[in-house]
Amino acid sequence: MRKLIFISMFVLMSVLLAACGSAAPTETASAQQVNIKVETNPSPAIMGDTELVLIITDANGSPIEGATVDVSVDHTDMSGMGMSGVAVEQGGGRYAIRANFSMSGNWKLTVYVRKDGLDYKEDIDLSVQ
Ligand SMILES: [Cu+2]
Repeated sequence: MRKLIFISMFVLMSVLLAACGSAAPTETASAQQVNIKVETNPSPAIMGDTELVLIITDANGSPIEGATVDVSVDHTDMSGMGMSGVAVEQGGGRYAIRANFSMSGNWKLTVYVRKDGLDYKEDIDLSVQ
């Protein structure tokens, strides 16, 4: 019986993955010239629909505007539960994207910030209630 539950969960995850898809950009680390602060709505993040707002500033604390911000989200405790998308710029260095967390627990955001010659990547831990 336990095996059956495990199999159906695996099938469910496969469906989710296929639905979301994910293109993993190549990793490029640069000096700490980018700071990313994460706000969630609601806060703390909960299972289901949650808006993630990334506040992105440079080394001087000035907002980085006009960047392309890709976000991928993974459930740290399990492989293969991921989603990704492009955050929408709201002005003032704020970029927002909606996520749907199918499970509570520890998740990891990977944020890619690209603008002109800038190509920055940062992993951010997020706890979902
Ligand atoms: Cu999971």
